[in-house]
Order: sequence, then C-alpha cells, then structure tokens
Amino acid sequence: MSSSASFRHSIRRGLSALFAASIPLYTGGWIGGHQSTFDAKGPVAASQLDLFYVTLWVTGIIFVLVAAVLAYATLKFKARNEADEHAEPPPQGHGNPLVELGLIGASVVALVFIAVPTLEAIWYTYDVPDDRRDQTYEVTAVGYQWWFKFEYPNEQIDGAGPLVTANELVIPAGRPVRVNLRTIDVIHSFWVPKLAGKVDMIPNRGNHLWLQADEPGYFWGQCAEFCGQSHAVMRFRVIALNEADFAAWTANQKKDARAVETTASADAAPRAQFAGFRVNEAGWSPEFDANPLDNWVQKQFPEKSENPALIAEGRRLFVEKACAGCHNIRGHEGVGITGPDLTHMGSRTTIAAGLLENTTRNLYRWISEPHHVKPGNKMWVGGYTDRETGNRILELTSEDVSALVAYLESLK
Ligand code: HEC
Ligand SMILES: [Cu+2]
Repeated sequence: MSSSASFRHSIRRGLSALFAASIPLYTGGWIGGHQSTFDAKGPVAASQLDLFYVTLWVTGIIFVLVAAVLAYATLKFKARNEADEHAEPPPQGHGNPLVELGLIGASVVALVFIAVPTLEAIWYTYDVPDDRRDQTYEVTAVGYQWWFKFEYPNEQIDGAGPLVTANELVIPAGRPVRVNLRTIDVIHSFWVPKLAGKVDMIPNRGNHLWLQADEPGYFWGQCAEFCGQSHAVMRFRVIALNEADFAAWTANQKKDARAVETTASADAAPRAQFAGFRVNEAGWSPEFDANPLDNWVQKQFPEKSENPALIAEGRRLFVEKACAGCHNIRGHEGVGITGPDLTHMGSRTTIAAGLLENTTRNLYRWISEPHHVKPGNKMWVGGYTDRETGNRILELTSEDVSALVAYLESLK
C-alpha cells in the first residue's frame, strides 16, 4: 500500500468511528432534518462530510489541548493565600526555543493534515471523476427569482427543444449527474444538502457541479445565496429514481400536456371551496413528509374523481386570465416562458418552488393569494398587480380558482 493510500485508509477508519459516535446526535434530532448535511446520501456529500469531520477533529483536539494547558496553568499558579497574592511575579523568561519550534511544527502538521484531504475533496467534487464520465447524466438548472427551471439536454422533444420542468429535478439514482448552473437574473446558489453543494449560479458565467444519489429517494434543495425578497423560500426537490422508473418518467414528461375528454354529465359535480388561509401557514403535512417518494409516485396518475367539465373551464380561464402568457403548457394554449413550465404540473409534489405540498387546498391557496405564500413573487407583481402602480389588475372569483385548480391537477 502506498503511504498516501494508507494515510487515507487510516483517515477513513477514524472517520467511520467518529460517524458511529455522532449517530446519537443525529437520531436525537440535534443535527438531523430535511436539509441536514450530516445525513449524506451520495458520494459528493459524503466527501464533504468527511472533510468536515477531519477539520472538526483536528481543531477539536487543538481546542482540548489548549484549554487543558490553560486550566493547568490557572490552577497551578493561582494565589492560594494572602502572602501569594502580594508576592512578586516569578522571573519572566523569553521562552523555551524547543517548545516554540515544537508548537510551530505542530501547527504546520495540523494544517497539512487538513490541507491534504481538503485538496482531494476540491478536486473530487469539481467534476465527475474520469472513470465514470461515460455514465454521466446531464441537466441544466437555471435560477429565477424565486424558483428553478430544469432542462434535460439528453431528452429532446421533436420541434420543442429539450424537456423542461420546474422546481422538481428528477434524476437517475446511482449515476453521476452533472448539473450545469445558470441564472436568468441575479446570483443564486444550488444546494441539495444531502447530495452536494453549494455552487453559485452567476450571470454570464457557466458554473457546474456534480452529484449522485446512491439510492432512489426524495431530497430537499435550497437556494443558498441571498437573492431578494423571497430568497429564503426559493427551494426545490430532487427525486432520484431507479433506471426503469426514470425512463418511464422521461417518456411521460416528453408527451404533450394531457387532454381530458369533456362529458356533459359531469357539469353538476361540486367545486372545491377553501377560505381563511393564514400568512406563513405550514405548506405540507406530516403524512407527506413521512413518505414523500410514495406520494410522488401517486401523483404520476390521474385522479379518479376528475371533473372533465370543470377541467375544460379551467383550460379556458387559463387563457382568458392571461396565465398562458407567463406559463408554458406544451400542446395546450400556454406559451409563456417567464414562469415555471406547467405541462405536467399535476405530477409534481410541490408548488411555488418546493414551498407548498401540491394538494388541492394548497394550489387553491397559491392561485388565490400568491403574495401571502411568497412575498414579492413575480406572478403577483406583474401578473396579479401592476408592476409600476401596484394596482390590482387580475381578479379571480373562487369559481375561477377551483376551475384553474382542476385543470392544473389534470396535467399529469
Ligand atoms: C406575470 C407572469 C405570471 C402570470 C400572469 C401568472 N403566473 Fe403563475 N407563476 C409565475 C411565476 C414567476 C411563478 C413562480 C413564482 C415563484 O415560485 O417565485 C409562478 C408560479 C405558478 C405556479 C407554481 C408552479 C410551480 O411548479 O411551483 C402555478 C401553479 C401557477 N403559477 C399558476 C398560474 C395561474 C393559474 C395563473 C393565472 C391565474 C398564473 N400562474 C399567472 C408567473 C406568472
Ligand atoms: Cu436564489
């Protein structure tokens, strides 16, 4: 074994022990959660976590040593009686050259100990390793105030360019994914704590990162660079699927928006009615949180209780109320590109950039009061209200909103 390999080997063994020691902290909820970097689910996040532990333990040992010497000196030389308090200080020397050189040497060793794995991690996380490049799947993430667009250059649609989705990045599990990072406006930063991060999305600059989810799973992402009023709620999700499910997903997403046959008999069916939303009300339920991947799977199928007449009315209103000018719905009337693509809106688990669970109630809440959910969002400013004067320019009745909700939910 080469010396650098055995060095790495001993670091790994040490790290596994430290990892085991930190499990109680994690399971105790102290360092867990959706966006915890302590729960790495892929090689890039794992290498970043390893590096964190190396630094933590080197600096931790230094802290303990310094604190111990300080405590020793404080206790040993403290005044013990009246006479001590008035005694002359002991003779003051310049110091011991051996001790001083020794301390300088120890600091250098400590820094090298941190620097070697740091450089290794920087190179490793910069791009997909050469020996895995042929397995790489590529996507482009574009930051908008305050949501994410995802483009799939490998999934071209005849006459429509690459597949485009928003706010939920679906990737194949077990494969390296190279994410090209772009922005349409200000600087954003792409961060999926359990998989990799974070790298800035900078205007006129082509950044990238790579990540991999070892197993199928559902992960939280977050913009990590302050980008304006609703920065804190500029989120997204990453859904990793096995190869077959991923192929099925891309095949469905490449299809035009789903069209529902209208039947006259459905006209009398009831509309959803919701009222009394609170500002900052929680956006998702514990049930969803407990099993988001299952929930995602359910969302891929049309609901049995669909109301075709209501859906048809929603589709008409989508044009009449000018939603179509900001949102693309491929194959239907939506042609806008300033808002998220809604071609398969009904198959997503979240609304408003990962902020609300995609339920009938939340969709209703978002479409009727977008500014309560996300202050300053560009659907409210410019869509519902005049950008210059702030005057309301779009009014929706609760009937309109229920029809729009039914339409968007039908887009699987
Ligand atoms: C002025 C452009 C504009 C208009 C008009 C507009 N939207 Fe939006 N819409 C946006 C933007 C921008 C977002 C992203 C907001 C955010 O998350 O910050 C958005 C988000 C959404 C979302 C959430 C999408 C997701 O994946 O998170 C839905 C659903 C939606 N709009 C529906 C509608 C409907 C229905 C109408 C018509 C009543 C409409 N929009 C009108 C710009 C617009
Ligand atoms: Cu941002």
